[in-house]
Amino acid sequence: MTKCRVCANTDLDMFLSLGQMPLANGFLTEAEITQKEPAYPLDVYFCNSCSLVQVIDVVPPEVMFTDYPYITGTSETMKLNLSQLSAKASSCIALDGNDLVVDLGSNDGTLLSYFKELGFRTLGVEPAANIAQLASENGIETIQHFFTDETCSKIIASYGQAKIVTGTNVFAHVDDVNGFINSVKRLLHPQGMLIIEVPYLTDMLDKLEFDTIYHEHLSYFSLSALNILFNNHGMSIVNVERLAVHGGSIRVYISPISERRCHYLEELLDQETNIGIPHKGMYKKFATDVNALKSDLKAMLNGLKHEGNKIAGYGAPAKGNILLNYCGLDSTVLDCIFDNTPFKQNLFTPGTHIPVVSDTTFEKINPDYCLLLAWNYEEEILKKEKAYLQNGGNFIIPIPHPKIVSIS
Ligand code: JHZ
Ligand code: ZN
Repeated sequence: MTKCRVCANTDLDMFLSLGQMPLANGFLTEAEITQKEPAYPLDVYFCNSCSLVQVIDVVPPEVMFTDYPYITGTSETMKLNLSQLSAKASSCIALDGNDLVVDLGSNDGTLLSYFKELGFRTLGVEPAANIAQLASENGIETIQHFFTDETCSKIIASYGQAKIVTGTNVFAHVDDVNGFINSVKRLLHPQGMLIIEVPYLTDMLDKLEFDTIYHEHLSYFSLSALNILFNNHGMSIVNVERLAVHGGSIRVYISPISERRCHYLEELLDQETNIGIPHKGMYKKFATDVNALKSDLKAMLNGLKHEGNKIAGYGAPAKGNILLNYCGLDSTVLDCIFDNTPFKQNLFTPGTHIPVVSDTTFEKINPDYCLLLAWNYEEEILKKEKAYLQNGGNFIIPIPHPKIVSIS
């Protein structure tokens, strides 16, 4: 029976089915592409009680996060965003140099390296062995484990409570959100602050970012849903900021005790109510628009291919694999995909079997059209590849409506 992961209510409505999908970060070796690939249903639901948008089918986290190909530090945009987070955190909470900052899902330690520069004690918690090793090599002390209640107790025993706990792009990945928050609350110093960043549901709906829906992302948060969630734990959202990263995110500051809410939070909550976020009606339109986007993008790419153009992808993000699979764009349409992540290069995309090659080969291969799968870095990538555009190259931005960018 379908049951909401936050409020346990069974009154859920499915509003979008992306069908059977491989894992978004399940890149394959050449030997693996000849074997049968695992695929899992990817259906999205709205909870009529607490308004959480969520995926119900849970792939075991050990399958997805033991060996992980995504590295935070591969993008200048993310590095800047995380350095701003550390500066903001240390200015809004009274910290002294000995205070502990714990980052959950700390990846390669990029965020903690900024806190360390500011003089704090830092500790990362990261389940993926290959990524935790990168962090350790970068000098960031990291516990290689999921953040379970047991891990939490060990941290408190060895390091004490944390003045700041951060979790960027990690809350959406957690199945037992209530258990996770209980542990975070224990870890937090009473005068401390939990700071999280999550992709913002309103942006996902507005910009048709359907490709950010994948098995790793179990929850798609609105502030309305987060507010209910933290209030249930006796915690309170004291500040919120909207960010441009990952197609639109929110940075939310949560106090472990009940405190006054900020004015902007009230404003955003009202805005969400006005546009219908806490009601199921608006989600049907999203599903219809996603379907139309699929037809438009397929038609555009197939048309360009039939005209004899050489087409490639730029960036091999997790979301790119959802877009490619959902739209049926495989190696007959895209010759290759350029990406700067060593863990993805020389592998093949799950389901669509397109080779991922180093971005250093971009100039040599010089495709006529490049589908920007990492559309969230449009500014950074188009700036970096200005010469390609100047020489007549074209980028295709897939969402919210497929658009060709060229300058000649
Ligand atoms: P990017 C990640 O999703 C993973 P993804 C995670 N599951 C999550 O929650 C979301 O973020 C929010 C490459 N690239 O950041 C690097 C270049 O090649 O959009 C990456 O492979 N050249 C934790 O995977 C990919 O593009 C460049 O110049 O959707 C971008 O992945 C740049 C800037 C990036 O995240
Ligand atoms: Zn619910």
